[in-house]
Amino acid sequence: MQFQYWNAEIEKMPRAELEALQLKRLKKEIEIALRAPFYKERLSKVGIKSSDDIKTLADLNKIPFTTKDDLRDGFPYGFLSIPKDEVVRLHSSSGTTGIPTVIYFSKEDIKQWAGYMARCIFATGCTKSDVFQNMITYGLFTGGLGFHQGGEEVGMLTIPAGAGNTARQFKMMQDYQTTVLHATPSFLLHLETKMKEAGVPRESLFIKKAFGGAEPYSEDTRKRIEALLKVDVYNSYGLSEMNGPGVAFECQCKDGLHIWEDGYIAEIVNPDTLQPAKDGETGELVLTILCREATPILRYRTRDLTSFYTEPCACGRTHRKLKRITGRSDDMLIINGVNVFPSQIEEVIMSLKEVGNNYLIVVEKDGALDKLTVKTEVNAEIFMDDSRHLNALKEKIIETLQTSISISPKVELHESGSLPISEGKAVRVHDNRPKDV
Ligand code: DLL
Repeated sequence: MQFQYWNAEIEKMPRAELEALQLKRLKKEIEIALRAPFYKERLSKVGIKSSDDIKTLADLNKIPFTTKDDLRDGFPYGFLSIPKDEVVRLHSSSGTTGIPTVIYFSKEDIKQWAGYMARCIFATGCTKSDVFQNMITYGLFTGGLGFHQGGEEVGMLTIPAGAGNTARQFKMMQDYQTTVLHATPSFLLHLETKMKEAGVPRESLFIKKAFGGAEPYSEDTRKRIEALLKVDVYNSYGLSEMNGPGVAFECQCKDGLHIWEDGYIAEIVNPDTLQPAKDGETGELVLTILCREATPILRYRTRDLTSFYTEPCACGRTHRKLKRITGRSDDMLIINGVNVFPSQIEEVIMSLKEVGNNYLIVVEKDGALDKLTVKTEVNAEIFMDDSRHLNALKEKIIETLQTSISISPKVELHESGSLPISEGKAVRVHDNRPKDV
């Protein structure tokens, strides 16, 4: 395979040099943080008064973790470390579930972010000859503008298509001969269903690659999208607190996501003890941003569960790779005492070829007990078929879930395209249990 690098010097930098660069940038970021009201107080409490108090990367340990609640407590300007008139943009969470978390950017921050995004996109083999249709929400959500800037930086013709409206998306793909797509994995799956419905022949499209991220998905889901749309799918990871997308991305090897260690210090900790996880062990990802001057964030608890690859990557990049995110330490469902991650259910159902492209997990109270229902679409041919086949499929799903996660849910089979689909991130879990029980 022919690999290409956006910034070969950085991407293939020997580990010792990379760590020296991290330390230099960490010290600079500490100076920046000491200008933000929140960190001025937080760091002085642990005796960090200047970057001189950080002598090695191991000194990162002296810094307390930052949480989402801290960011909310600091709303609106507690984390701002430059004068307001040097801020050129903000992105924030929607705030529908409480106080939003907001991140400010200087002109230089935007430039840095675009550079990391370009690095990600280029690592998948895209070039300036590609036509890039960005089918994700623009606005306060970072997915739209983040990828948009990256696409332009690479020099691709970048179409700000936004999310939803599949008919228009297909028309644009045909009119502009789109070669690269970006969407949530659930939207990419939905696209195939709609393509069939709309009678759009695959041969009328030029698509070769798709970036899928912003929500967890299994390896089987990736394979399914690849087979249905006949494209290579690359996993893309990021979070608004760390700019947005562009934190970690798969290269052409499509086996794990390189985290750009010149821009982020990544730690993986045991979510209960908060002690470092052993090499290769799964734990919660903790990130420190090294490349932002307006909103420093140190040792942020992402809640995302993953592990580091221990083997080097064939592409020659020295930046470590993360395994696919399997879920969040806080999206775990406890069903009658059994811990279940929605991603485990997805893994089971997406591995069955009879199952369609959309599903929903519903949890309710049934008296004192929890009741789990898995609603899943099935392929049209099976749905029309003899009811014995449908019953056999139901049994198969129940049995497989029982074997893999020790839970026997109620299973409902629905016609292809009939379960709700959201424009942004998929909402797969409806937990209808009373909150205070
Ligand atoms: O979702 C940023 C983004 C946009 C990433 C577009 C990739 C593509 P937030 O809305 O702040 O930011 O949500 C961040 O989404 O902590 C994860 O729990 C989840 N997430 C993001 N990417 C992945 C992925 C954007 N590839 C939260 N796999 C993160 C699993 C993901 N989960």
